[in-house]
Amino acid sequence: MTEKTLAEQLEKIDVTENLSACPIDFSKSKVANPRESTEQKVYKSNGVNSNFNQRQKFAEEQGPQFNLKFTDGTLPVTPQRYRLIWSKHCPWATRIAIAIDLLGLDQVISKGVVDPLRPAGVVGDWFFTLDPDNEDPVLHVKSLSENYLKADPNYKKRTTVPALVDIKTGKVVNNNYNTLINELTLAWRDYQAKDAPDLYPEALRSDIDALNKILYADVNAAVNEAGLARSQADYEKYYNRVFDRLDWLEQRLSQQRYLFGNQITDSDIRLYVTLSRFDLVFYQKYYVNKKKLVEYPNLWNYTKDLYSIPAFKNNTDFESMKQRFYQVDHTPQSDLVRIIPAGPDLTIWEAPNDRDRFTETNE
Ligand SMILES: N[C@@H](CCC(=O)N[C@@H](CS)C(=O)NCC(=O)O)C(=O)O
Repeated sequence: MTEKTLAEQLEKIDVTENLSACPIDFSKSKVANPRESTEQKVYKSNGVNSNFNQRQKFAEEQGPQFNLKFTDGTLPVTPQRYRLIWSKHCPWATRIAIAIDLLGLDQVISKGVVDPLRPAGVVGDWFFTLDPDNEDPVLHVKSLSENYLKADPNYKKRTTVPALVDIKTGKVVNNNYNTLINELTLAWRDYQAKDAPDLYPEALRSDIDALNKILYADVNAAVNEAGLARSQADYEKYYNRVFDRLDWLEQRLSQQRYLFGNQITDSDIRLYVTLSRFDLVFYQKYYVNKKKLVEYPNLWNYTKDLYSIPAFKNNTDFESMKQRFYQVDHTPQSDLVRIIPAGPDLTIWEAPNDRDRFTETNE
C-alpha cells in the first residue's frame, strides 16, 4: 500500500532539481565565537595551513567527495579502525552519529566532535577546539582538513562533516551523508547489537529509497532552500513545499508509530534530524514559520518518542545548534556579537508522548 502512494508522491518531485544540502556562501561569513578573538586567524597544525579554502566560494552544493565503501569490499570492516568526525549542529552529520549508536556500533567505531564555531574569517574547515589542546585525541589533528588532505593532497574543496576517517592512515574514506547509514547497516551486521533495528529491511528497500528522496526534496534540503533563498518567490516555493509535506507526514504518522509501521528505519533518522531543529532553528531563523513542530500532534509526539531513545537523545545537542545557527552570520552586515535566543522552552522535550498506542494495538 505504501509503495503505490510513495511512488505517486515521488513522481511529483523534480529529481533533477539541484537542491543544496548546505548552500551557504561561507566566504563572506563572519563568526562571533566567544572562544576566539574576532580577529582573523590562520590555524596551522602539522605544517598544514588549515584556512586553505578561504577564497573559494562555497555557494554551490559540492556533493560528497570520498565514497569508499564497506559493502563492495573496498574498505575492510575492522573494529576500532574508523572514527566518525561530526558536528553536533549539523543535521547531515547527526544522522550518522545516531545510526552508529542505534546499531550499537559505538563499541567498534569511535566518534570525534568538531567545534560548531570557527575562528573569525576561517571558512571551509572544522576544528577540534572543544578537545584538550585543541586536538582530536585519536587522530591527533587540530583541523579536519588535515584528514582531507591526507586522503587527497590536492583537495581544494571545503571540509565537510560527516567524515569517516581511517584511524590507521588518517585519511577520510567516506563523507557521503546519504549512503553512510546503509554502509553501516549492511556491512557491519556482525558487530551490531543483538537488538539493533534493521534500518533498511529488504522488503521495504524501494519504499525507503522513495521516501528518503521525498524527505530530502521536501524537508531536509527544502528548509535550507527556504532559509537561504535569494528571492521572495523562491522562499515561498520552498516554504509551501515544507508545509505541504509536513501535513502529509502528520497524516501518515496518525496511523503508525514510525514512518514504516512499528520499526525504526533509516527514514526516521532522516526526518528526525530536521524535526529536532525545526522550532529551534528553521522556524525562527529560516522563516519556515507557518506552523511549529509542536503544533502537529503526531509529528511532535513522534519526535519526542524518538528523542526518548538514548541514540537520538545523546546526539541531539540544542546548544550546538543554537551556537552555529545564531552566532554565525551567513549574510553579514555587522561584526556585532550575535544574540542567541533564550527559548524556546526545551523542557517540553522530556514530556511523555502518546506513540505507544500503536505498539499496543498492532503487536
Ligand atoms: N553539503 C555537504 C553535506 C554535509 C554538509 O553540508 N555539512 C556541512 C555542515 S551542516 C559542512 O560541513 N559544511 C562545511 C562548512 O560549513 O564549511 C556535502 O556536500 O557533502
